[in-house]
Amino acid sequence: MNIYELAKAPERLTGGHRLCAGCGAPIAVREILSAIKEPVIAVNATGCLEVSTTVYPYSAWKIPWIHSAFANAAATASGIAEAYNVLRKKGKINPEHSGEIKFVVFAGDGGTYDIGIQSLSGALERGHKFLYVCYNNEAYQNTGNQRSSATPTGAATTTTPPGKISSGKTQKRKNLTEIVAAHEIPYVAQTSIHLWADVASKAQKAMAVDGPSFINILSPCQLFWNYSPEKTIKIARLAVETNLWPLYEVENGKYKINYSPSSPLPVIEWIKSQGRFKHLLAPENQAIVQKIQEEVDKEWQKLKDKVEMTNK
Ligand SMILES: Cc1ncc(C[n+]2csc(CCOP(=O)(O)OP(=O)(O)O)c2C)c(N)n1
Repeated sequence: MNIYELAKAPERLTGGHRLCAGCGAPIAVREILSAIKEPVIAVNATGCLEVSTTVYPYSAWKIPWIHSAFANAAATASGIAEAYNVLRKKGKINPEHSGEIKFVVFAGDGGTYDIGIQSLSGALERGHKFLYVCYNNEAYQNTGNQRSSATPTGAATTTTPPGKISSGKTQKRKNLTEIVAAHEIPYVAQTSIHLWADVASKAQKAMAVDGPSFINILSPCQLFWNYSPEKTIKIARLAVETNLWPLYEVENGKYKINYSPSSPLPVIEWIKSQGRFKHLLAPENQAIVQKIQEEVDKEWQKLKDKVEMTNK
């Protein structure tokens, strides 16, 4: 798919919503939905995206859309996908007329990594045919920036405030993409909003499989990552250029890295770019930065090993 084709696709999430200028989430949604040719029904868990695109009595969605509670977005999608199968079997929906309808969940990292993980895991194991997209802004942003299990080490949030006692979040972030991959579903991918072609190709691959698929898309939050709104795309790129957010996919168990920086930037470049890490620049926190770098290098190596192992 080329960018001209993508630009011509009908807008399924219009402007005029209330998300912040520079928010990564609507970019993620538009990139994914414009790459899907078929009719789509979206399920949206509670979070910034849901709250800001559906301020009563308005909606920015030009496709059928359902709000779901935090805990059950994947269960809602499972139900819709199976209802569709039943209606097809009964001859009440004819895909030759309507086109095959696709189902996509959009949920934040709080709704995916933490509160919705049981429903996600259940739906993946049952094998319903839908795409689950986690727009990952690395914290509970809609409620004012509380840490989630996707929040990276060292980040300041309201529940991991840096100060005398701590230097931001002490724990590692959870590797949800790998947890999903362990369900051995047909398609799992990590992507980032700055590379529309990567996002579009992954959305299309996810649509083509006969079963569940999952995309974890890094969606920077200018407000609480604390950088100016025009830098969103640069910040997303920096996560990939530092190897903090590798772009990869797992297709029927085979790992593939979609982009390898020829000389990865040191993580300090990422840390320097956002106010949420400001305290890490203090000399007494150098060891934390060093630890983050070591962790990134270790994870990157692990990923390369998986590519080798699964493609033998
Ligand atoms: C079960 C439950 N717990 C807490 C809340 C309050 N709440 C609403 S939105 C939100 C944050 C959502 O975070 P995330 O899923 O990461 O999406 P984001 O807002 O960052 O886009 C929270 C905690 C809720 N609605 N339901």
